[in-house]
Amino acid sequence: MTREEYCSKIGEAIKAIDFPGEYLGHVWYGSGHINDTFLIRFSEKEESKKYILQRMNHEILKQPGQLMENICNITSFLREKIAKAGGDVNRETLNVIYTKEGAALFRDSIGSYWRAYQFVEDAISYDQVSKPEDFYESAVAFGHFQYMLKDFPAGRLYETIPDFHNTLLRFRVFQKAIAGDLQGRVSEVKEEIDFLLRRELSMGVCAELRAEGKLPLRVTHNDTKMNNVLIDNATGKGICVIDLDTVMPGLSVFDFGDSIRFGANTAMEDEIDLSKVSLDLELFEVYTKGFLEGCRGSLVPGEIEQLPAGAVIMTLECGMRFLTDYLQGDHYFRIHREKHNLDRCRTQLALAADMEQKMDEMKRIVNKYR
Ligand code: ADP
Ligand code: GN1
Ligand code: MG
Repeated sequence: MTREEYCSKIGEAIKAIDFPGEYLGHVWYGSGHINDTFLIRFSEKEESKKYILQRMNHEILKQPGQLMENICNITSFLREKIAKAGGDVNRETLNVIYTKEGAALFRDSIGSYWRAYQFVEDAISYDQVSKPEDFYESAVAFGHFQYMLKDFPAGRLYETIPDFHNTLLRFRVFQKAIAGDLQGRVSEVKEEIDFLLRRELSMGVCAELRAEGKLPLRVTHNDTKMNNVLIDNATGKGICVIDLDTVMPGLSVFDFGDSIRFGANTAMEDEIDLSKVSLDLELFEVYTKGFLEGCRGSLVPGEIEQLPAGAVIMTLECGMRFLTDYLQGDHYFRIHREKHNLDRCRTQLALAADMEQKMDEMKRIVNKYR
């Protein structure tokens, strides 16, 4: 089914969800690779009010019910903390809009799952860093998010995508994709394959430290792209961490690393001109400072030490995931052009190579803020 076909029953979702007021219209929204997001408008007391309506990708998020239970639990836990700190619970976390029957999600007549959130007004999410201040604010927000969840009972969380950042397992899946060569694309990407195969050992470093008890398991976000933080238009502060589908037990260094992978790259994730790709050390520094401030001293020395490794591993892992998807026929990440996933893979590998060159500088910067 195409994306349009999957979303064809949006009218059923609009009717089923308990949006107050009168429906005015909806448009496609956002630039995520997984879910289908819509901005939807209702009129209420002569005012136009916005909401976010999403069709969840249930081929990837296989247990939408469990996932929404996670999100309801997390957001109500956060709401309590935000209220205690005197914050605005309507803007500083996601707020689910329930169906008229009181459920957090709706299943339409063709089996697609929908959910809705209050729209956080007067805030914006960025797909690329244009001001270092915004990147800094996203770092504080992600660090603080993890800090707030440090006493969340992790046992109450379902693992929404099992082994999400199990890089070595992803390596095995990658090897299988090469062996299967379903699309006959292997011969075209030998260089990229070799680059990744040579790095098996470095991909497992943090998992090994975790197994030895040197890195603690925490409740982490696991998808810390800069566009998953809303920045307040008036204050410039990172006010709300969104996209909570992958909040699960994980490693803090991977939350840090995934943000660096996305935001401290001098090029976009799908840039074709690889000469534009590099790690911006100033942005790396800005993010390190903000993230550690947001974590408020909650990271142990072993975690701080592994932040640069976390950045390299997340970049390699993401490059490997894009390439695996390319080899298997582009079923996971939404593509907008031919070879899109290959282009994305190439930026990640170029970025990882640059990070390897800059490892000493990254370590020096991290030491400055520990
Ligand atoms: P995806 O998983 O596809 O990345 P997201 O949940 O991140 O989906 O939503 C896509 C985009 O929609 C975000 O980057 C953000 O711009 C916008 N968005 C999502 N939720 C809200 C919200 N509650 N208020 C305002 N904007 C939102
Ligand atoms: C996906 O949904 P989105 O676009 O925020 C992916 C991340 C990848 C990212 C790469 C659930 O994130 O893991 O790092 O694309 N999310 C999922 O851009 O797989
Ligand atoms: Mg997102």
